[in-house]
Amino acid sequence: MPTVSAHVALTLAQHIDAVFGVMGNGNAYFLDAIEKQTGAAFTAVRHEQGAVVAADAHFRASGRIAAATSTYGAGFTNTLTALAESVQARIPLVLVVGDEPTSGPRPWDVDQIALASGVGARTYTVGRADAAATTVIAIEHALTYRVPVVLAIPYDVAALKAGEVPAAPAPRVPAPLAPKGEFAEGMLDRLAAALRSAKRPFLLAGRGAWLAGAGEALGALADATGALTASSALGRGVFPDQRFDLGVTGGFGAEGAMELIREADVAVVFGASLNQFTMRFGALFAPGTQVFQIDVTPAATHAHVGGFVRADARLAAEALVSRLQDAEGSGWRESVDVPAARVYEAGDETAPDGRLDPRSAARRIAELLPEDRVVVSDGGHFIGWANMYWPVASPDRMMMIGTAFQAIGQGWPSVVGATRARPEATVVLTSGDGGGLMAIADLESAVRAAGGRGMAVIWNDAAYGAEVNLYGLKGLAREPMLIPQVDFSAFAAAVGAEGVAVRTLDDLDCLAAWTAEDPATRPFLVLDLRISGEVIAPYQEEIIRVNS
Ligand SMILES: Cc1ncc(C[n+]2csc(CCOP(=O)(O)OP(=O)(O)O)c2C)c(N)n1
Repeated sequence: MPTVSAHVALTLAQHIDAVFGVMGNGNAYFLDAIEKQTGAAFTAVRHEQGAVVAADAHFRASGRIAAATSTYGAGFTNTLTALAESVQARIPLVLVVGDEPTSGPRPWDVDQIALASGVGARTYTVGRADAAATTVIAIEHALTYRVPVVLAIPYDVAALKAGEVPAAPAPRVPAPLAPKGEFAEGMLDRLAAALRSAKRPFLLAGRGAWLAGAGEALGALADATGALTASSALGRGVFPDQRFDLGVTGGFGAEGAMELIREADVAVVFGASLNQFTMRFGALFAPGTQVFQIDVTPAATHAHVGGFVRADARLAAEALVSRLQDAEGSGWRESVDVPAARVYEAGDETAPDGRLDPRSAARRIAELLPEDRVVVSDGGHFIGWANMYWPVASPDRMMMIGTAFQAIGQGWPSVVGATRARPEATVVLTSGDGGGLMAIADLESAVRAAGGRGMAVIWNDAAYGAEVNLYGLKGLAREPMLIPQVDFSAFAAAVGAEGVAVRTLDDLDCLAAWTAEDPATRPFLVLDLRISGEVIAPYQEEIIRVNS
């Protein structure tokens, strides 16, 4: 007869086909049922943080919800940093955990509900009679509010016989939010009128626009108004016509592109939260720009927004297109040289200290990377290089896991989730040496899960570079900011991957050869780029300026 854990596993597997985790006392029966009784694929990771990171990356790369699992206690507390990231980045996933017995905590139990709540995640606890229904409610909550949820199985309940698994209804998810009421309609009229008479209209879209499937409607709106377009870092590639797209806004943006945005007289923002980085700490728009925002959030998210419509990005964009069908178009986008505005500094072959210049290395790597790629990024100073120099085809092909919570060390397990979500693509990790070492346990998982469909670029400056730039340059003690020159190619070899220490641009020819090989037979590739820490990315210069 099925156990309570089997009820959870069998119900979960009706809606989720990928589970990531580490097994232990608290989830042994759950994993046994997943393996023996469901079609869901379980991928082992080596640290519980990696389970949540992989489930998170799976959703970001595919839009399909995944599950993570850990035992109670230490296994659960190991998930908390990643859980906080998923909460703050608004990524739905289900974390199935063991928990203290219903009879009360044992000496080694901690208050898991309070801990999850502390990072913003809600817990649903299954009982012996309601496991299937509670599992559906947990999935529904995650999808409705775009958040991770914890599904807890008390230790004394996990193996109880629970009878046949009852049919549970499918999770309901709310329909896209249409602009509703006379205020929203009136604001859309005003917005359409502003776009109609704008001389230099500009459209900005973020990940919310991508999640809403707004790309086509936004393309039509740009065509109707002659608007230049751009995206936030999480929305890159959302506009279908890249000829008139200025790329990413904020510190990763090209200087010429950012100057053009300051010339806009009307700007409309779709599904972008306008955080301090996107907004260049308040300097993205000029004071005279009329800024409108369309988002599903209850209110505008930046003080520079003068008109707000609460709506799904696609529905609002379609409503604007229908209001602007006979618009003449401003002609602005045809009058400017977009490719020239998007140029970044080329960099030198090597920096003055003789190590690689990350800018020229990034440019060369961009030429050699497989085209059908999904890039996953850890956090650190190095994030500028991929974000500036590597083109991105769509927002689900470039994700920064850890940056919402400003956590480093989530790189390797991101490869695991993305590779399970996108089996056709090559997954490329971009990571620093500090973050790469922090999560090194899951290098093994990344290599095992991705094989020749995965590779990593380690921007190895033998330092916690972001800290050197922010505090070392202020004169604080440098020793805690430094890392010995670690050989990531040796780490790679230890788990069956191929590692190359890259000291010159010519050394990157190995990437050309690897890209040309058959993904089914080539090894996972780790490029250990010995870069200089002396070249500071413009976005970091901006942060240094703001901080000082
Ligand atoms: C979990 C965690 N610990 C510490 C930090 C503080 N921190 C932010 S960036 C950074 C340095 C990252 O170094 P590395 O991965 O080598 O990348 P780099 O900055 O050198 O490009 C550190 C330690 C953090 N953000 N998250």
